[in-house]
Order: sequence, then C-alpha cells, then structure tokens
Amino acid sequence: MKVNEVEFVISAVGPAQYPKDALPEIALAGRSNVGKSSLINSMINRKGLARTSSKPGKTQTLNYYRINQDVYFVDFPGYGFAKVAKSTKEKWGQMIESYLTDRKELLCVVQIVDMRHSPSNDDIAMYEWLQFFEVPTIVVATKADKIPKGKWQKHVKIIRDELKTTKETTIVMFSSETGQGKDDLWSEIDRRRKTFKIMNPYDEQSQNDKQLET
Ligand SMILES: Nc1nc2c(ncn2[C@@H]2O[C@H](COP(=O)(O)OP(=O)(O)OP(=O)(O)O)[C@@H](O)[C@H]2O)c(=O)[nH]1
Ligand SMILES: [Mg+2]
Repeated sequence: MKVNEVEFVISAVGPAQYPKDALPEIALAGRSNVGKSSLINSMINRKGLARTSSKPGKTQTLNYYRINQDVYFVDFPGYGFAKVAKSTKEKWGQMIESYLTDRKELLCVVQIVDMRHSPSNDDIAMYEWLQFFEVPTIVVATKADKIPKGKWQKHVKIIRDELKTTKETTIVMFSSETGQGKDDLWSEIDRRRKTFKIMNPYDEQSQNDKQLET
C-alpha cells in the first residue's frame, strides 16, 4: 500500500473513543520498549509521529493512526513493564482484552518480539492468548539490525519454537532502523485486507454511541 496521508487520530482510554468509520485496524502488541511505536513510524515513513522513548512504558493508551482512508494502526501499551503500578496494569489489561475480543474492526495483531532474545514468558502468554481467541496474528521479529544477517534464520527458528507458532502465523524479520521487512509487512497486511469484511460495523451499540454524541 502506498502511504499518502497519515494522521494521528486519538489516544483512546476506552471503547467510546474508538473511531467509528469502520476501517480495518492493525494492533501492535509487544513488551514495553520492544519497538512498537518505532515500527509504526517506520511503516508510515514519519520519524516522530508515534511517540517513542528509550524509557519503557511511554505508550499508556490505545493510540490510533489513520493511514490514507485505508487502515488504522493501533499502538498499544507494552506489557511486562514492572515499574507501572499494579492498578494501572489491570486497567490496561482489561481495556486490551476487551478490545482484542470484541473489536469487529480488528484485522490482525502484529505481535512484536526482539529478534535478539528468546521470547519472554509474557510474549509466549500473549501469543497463546491470541491463538486461543483465534485472533489473526503476524509475528514481527524486530531490531534485526542488531544481529548479523547470517544469524537471522537461527534466531527466527528459536522464536518459532518457543512461541510454538502455527502454520498460519507469518514471521517477518524487521528493523525500524534500516527499513528491513517493511515491504513484507505491508504485503502481509494488504493480503489480509483483501478478504476482510467487518461484520455489522454499525450495530446497535455504535448507533447508541452516535446518538449520545449529538
Ligand atoms: N536498533 C534498533 N533500535 C530500535 C528498533 N526499534 C526500536 N528501537 C529502539 O528501541 C527503543 C524503544 O522503542 P519504542 O518504539 O519506543 O518501543 P515501544 O515498544 O513503543 O515501547 P512502549 O511504548 O514503552 O511500550 C527506542 O530507543 C528505539 O529507538 C530497531 O528496529 N532497531
Ligand atoms: Mg510505544
């Protein structure tokens, strides 16, 4: 897909604020500091649009970025960050869980892991959870620039084995620094977009939300 126009739309704290224009949504999941926001910036060729930080825990809401009139990227708070208060974590957890199970616009989750390391227990739990709820998932192994190319396959195999990925799950080798894997990830998203139909996007609930707004 050619990225012509990108807009940051909203930092949502709950479903009432999610967009109502029924575009497919691609959610970015991964542990804190793994490079979710950087991946969005790299995919849309805008360096600073999605806020990144070397300090984990930067993204604390569901942040929506619209690409053309085609899709949204939804930047998630990272999981596995110890310094965030427990009550805050529980709040995020609930918000993310209901988003992932209820959101009809969800096209797929891009689960990001660090190519340098074996997936963490949180990564494994997240992937298992996504499979259990049959959420279409693409795994991205990022920070590929930190490893010599000759070792990429070895690292990808470790990730596949540890996550126990299904045949349906594609793994994309990626680097936000070099742009490696950008075209592969866009092709994978486009392929899914072609067959994606949002079931009943304007159901009773969204009609009610609309009436409340006016
Ligand atoms: N070398 C390298 N560094 C990266 C890459 N992607 C991200 N980083 C760095 O990793 C750090 C974290 O990146 P973010 O994109 O803010 O991570 P995040 O997953 O959005 O973090 P939270 O919002 O805290 O969950 C930053 O210092 C980035 O510059 C990559 O592909 N290669
Ligand atoms: Mg972030």
